[in-house]
Amino acid sequence: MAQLKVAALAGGVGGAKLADGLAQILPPGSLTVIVNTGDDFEHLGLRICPDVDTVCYTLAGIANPATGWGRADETWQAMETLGALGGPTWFRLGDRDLGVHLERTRRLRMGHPLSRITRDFCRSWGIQHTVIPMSDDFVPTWVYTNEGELGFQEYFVHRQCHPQVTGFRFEGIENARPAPGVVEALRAANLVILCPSNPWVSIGPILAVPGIRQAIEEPRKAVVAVSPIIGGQAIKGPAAKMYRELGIEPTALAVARHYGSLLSGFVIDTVDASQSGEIQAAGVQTLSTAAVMKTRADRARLAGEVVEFGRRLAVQG
Ligand code: FO1
Repeated sequence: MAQLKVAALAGGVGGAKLADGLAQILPPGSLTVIVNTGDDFEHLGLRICPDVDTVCYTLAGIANPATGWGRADETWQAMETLGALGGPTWFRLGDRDLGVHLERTRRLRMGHPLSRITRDFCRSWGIQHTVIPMSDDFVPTWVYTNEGELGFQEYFVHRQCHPQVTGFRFEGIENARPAPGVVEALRAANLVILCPSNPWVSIGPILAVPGIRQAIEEPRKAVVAVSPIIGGQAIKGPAAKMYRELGIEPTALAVARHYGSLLSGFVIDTVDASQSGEIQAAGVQTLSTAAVMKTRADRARLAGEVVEFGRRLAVQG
């Protein structure tokens, strides 16, 4: 097809890396990144949007390369002062990062929608591609564990994912609406990519926003997921641990089954190539390649392979 239109669903660090790869190879106007906001929470009186910030910082080239989240060249004076006064420092907020949360919170309090704030921040950061939060409604993820229900960041950062997970709740998701531009981008896309983010708490919330899954399932588009599980492990984060605690062996096949009928294609790492047959038996075509992204060049290479794979599937119809 002439002009390929891609919509990519992304969560945290892994999703941001592939989004960066896609942004390196696709012209602005051909790529919309739809970002999970289930990780968002109110902390120190501020609205923190970790996955939106991780995607934007990564696309702007200002992300902390060591952690993947937060800013590069960061300083920690505010956190030091807060800690010295007995405040909570378990969620590390650098001085530059704090400036973003202050301005976002200020504008949210004025009634500006998160999607408009994000668009303006992208402009300020020189990001050419379109980044849209999945919804302008606040739909924080809660994690059911053997120690009770925990807010996502309480589970993920404060408790370092130790509690045993038994389920999730996306608060208010049934009344949430896709942010302006999300359904339009999905409808216009001939390729939808589910980035290698946590299927439970990064991609799951996006698909749970009423209207989003339906827009993806409309005909004449290819839907390709990139497995976040490689060799039974997640590259980063608790995805494999969550599968195990929910009674599912963490494999690429398990992820393909998790996304089910949504998928036309599934990208797995070569270490999992032996699972291709079972995945194809489920009606999903597979691409086996080097799926670990260590460098920015890796991100662009993998993105190129995913786009070519998706283009072939889209042509097949
Ligand atoms: N993750 C951590 O493991 N420890 C932190 O102190 C931390 C702070 C933080 C601040 C801003 C931000 O945007 C992300 C931050 N993250 C931190 C990562 C965050 O918890 C995850 O990136 C997402 O919620 C899941 O991908």
